[in-house]
Amino acid sequence: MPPPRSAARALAAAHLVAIATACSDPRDPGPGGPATSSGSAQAIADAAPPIASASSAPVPAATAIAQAIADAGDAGEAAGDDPMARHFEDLDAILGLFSIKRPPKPGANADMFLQKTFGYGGPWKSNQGNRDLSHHAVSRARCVEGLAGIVFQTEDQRAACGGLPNMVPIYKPGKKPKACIDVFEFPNEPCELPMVWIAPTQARRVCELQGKRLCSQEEWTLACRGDPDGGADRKYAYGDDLDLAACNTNKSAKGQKPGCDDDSSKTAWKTCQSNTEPAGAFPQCRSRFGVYDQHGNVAEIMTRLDPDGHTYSQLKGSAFFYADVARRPEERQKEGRETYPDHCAYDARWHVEPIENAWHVNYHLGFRCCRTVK
Ligand SMILES: [Ca+2]
Repeated sequence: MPPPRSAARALAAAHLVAIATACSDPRDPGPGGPATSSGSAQAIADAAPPIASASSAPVPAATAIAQAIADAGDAGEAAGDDPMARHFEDLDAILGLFSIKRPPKPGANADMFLQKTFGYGGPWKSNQGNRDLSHHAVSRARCVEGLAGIVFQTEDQRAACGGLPNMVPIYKPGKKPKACIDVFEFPNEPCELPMVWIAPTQARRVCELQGKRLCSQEEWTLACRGDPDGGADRKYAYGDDLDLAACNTNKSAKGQKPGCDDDSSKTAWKTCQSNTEPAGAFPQCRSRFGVYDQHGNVAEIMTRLDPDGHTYSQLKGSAFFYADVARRPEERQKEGRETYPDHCAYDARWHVEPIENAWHVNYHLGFRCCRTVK
């Protein structure tokens, strides 16, 4: 995720979708990443259902949640072990990755919004990236295997988070939690590929339709560096030393052919690979609060409240190609190379736009939702 070059954008009047200049990084991942399966994609109809959903289903015990993961793993194996199998082009399959609060608020026009916001075929719809270009190395089954035995959310945590699954409360030492945060990048499902090509204004509304909101950058930072047991802050979610192998940050774009052309969102869609991995595919990439993939995979849309009283879009975390632009916090910027640190508290200043009119989209940019503890 580089500093911005331009952010021209346009709105299709009849459609609340972004057709934004991509401002993408041309150093997107290339063949340096792990090999992709050569197996054919599974039919969407054969794909396993989401492991969990934000429905009003009975609250499962932590062990039941773990069992659900195990069951999903079995389903994944049955559907084949193809890392591309859960990269969807079908709108219903994409919408099937998450649920919204039913009934939505009166006047929310939720279904029309979702139909127009998500889909496949170009950068004006939110999806998992251009499937023809993207490479994923970890299958859902392998991801599930890596997370075996991990409890994403205890019953107490679920109760504190309004009964919503895959959220954990976050708090400063000695303080009560003020917010819960999604354990995974949106759609907040373990071992599903994250969504990209969504604008902050749209992401905010999607969170709201789930009974949540976008996280603030302070909440994201706390979830990343904080310790629920009151220990000292860490630089990174996984520790104090930069480790490009701990998260999906090590997919260099060097040598990639054809290269990523990010002059516009259209060219970025046609040339840039969304080389994400399923959420949680890197078990080490977990903060002490239990939040995955804050470094790498997709950069994440947050909000920031500035002294002027306005709320702006704020991007947090790096993406899968971070290896090409990585530096440690104590290192000085090297001349001629756009490098930047990726520690929890890093305050990126690109694409800071008023949240109600923030339309920047990108092939490596997703989001994560939070919820105020009531
Ligand atoms: Ca991330």
